[in-house]
Amino acid sequence: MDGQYRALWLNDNGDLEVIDQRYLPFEKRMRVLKTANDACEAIKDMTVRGAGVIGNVAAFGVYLAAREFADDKQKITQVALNIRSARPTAVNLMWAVDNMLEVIKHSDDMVSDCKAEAIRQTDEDVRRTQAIGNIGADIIESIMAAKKLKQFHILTHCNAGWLAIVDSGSALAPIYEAQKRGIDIHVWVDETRPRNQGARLTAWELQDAGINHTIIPDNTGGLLMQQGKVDMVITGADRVALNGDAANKIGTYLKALAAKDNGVPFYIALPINTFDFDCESGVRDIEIEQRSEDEVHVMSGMDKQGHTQNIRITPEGSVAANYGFDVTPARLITGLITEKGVIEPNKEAIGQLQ
Ligand code: RI2
Repeated sequence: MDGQYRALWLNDNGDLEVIDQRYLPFEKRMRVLKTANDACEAIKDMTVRGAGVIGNVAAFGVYLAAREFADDKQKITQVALNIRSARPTAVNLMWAVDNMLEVIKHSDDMVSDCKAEAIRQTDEDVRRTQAIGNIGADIIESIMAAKKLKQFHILTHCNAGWLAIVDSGSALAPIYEAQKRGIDIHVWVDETRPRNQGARLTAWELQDAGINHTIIPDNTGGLLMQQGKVDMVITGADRVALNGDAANKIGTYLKALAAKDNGVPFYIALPINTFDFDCESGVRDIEIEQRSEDEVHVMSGMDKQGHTQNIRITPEGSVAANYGFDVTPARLITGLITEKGVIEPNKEAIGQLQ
């Protein structure tokens, strides 16, 4: 992957430009974020999403605040804290803003220092995802060798590709690397209701990269695992606690249970800044975002005329619940693929990364 696979970049005016992910796969529309408030809203309304990219946009949002409010450290700090609370579950957001606040505290030239730090953080993610790709592809090769496989079937949930973390994603990085190595790989793509990040975004990425894939309704994975059609499950993460419990898109936990029951390796891929070392127990302590019930009631798609339409799919008056994430207990996770190697999901191993 290279620069063309970026979900965000600075344009010639110094504004932040992002791919508006709400229109994919039907339309590749860009959105220009000129102010810190634009960045905050883009995170909230999921113009941008994915733990890594949320963190990057937040960091650039603080740079935009520095540009808007010149030397007013107090105001910039207040705006940064507002961005920090835009979404509650992905810890990369808090990590990114906290680093920016540290820069602000010691800076005499906040615009230039904040810009440099936001660029540094984003470039660092590129290196992290490359390492995750290599380590994950090694695992794929070793499972293939052990099972004497000619083709490898991997199941993923939601979107943890380059749209979620630059430049090659977390969960999808090993898949891109496997393709580079000439491995015959096929991806089962969970649709990922209610927002369909799998069906819309992962499928779009894989199609663009020419990777063999099949979109499946969210409830299909268990059957496929029982039938021996899944060699490995891999997902990204939004926050992983010190005890190895991992928060990821709602539905991940059920896949981990099915994987355990069928002896399928279940991996989580994440950069080190997705660990929350202050969180002792993920199941107990990670805050789960609850989003609008409209996301469950209303689906958007393209009609035969090529127009994007929103349609209601539930009875008027029925109530819907929309929990954004669930937490997979560490005991169901085979390993955590990070840029520093495969980490066991327990306090001893994770604590050493601090
Ligand atoms: P990276 C997504 O949430 C999913 O939970 C997905 O696994 C994660 O972000 C990907 O982030 P949402 O932001 O692991 O679409 O790739 O609600 O950083």
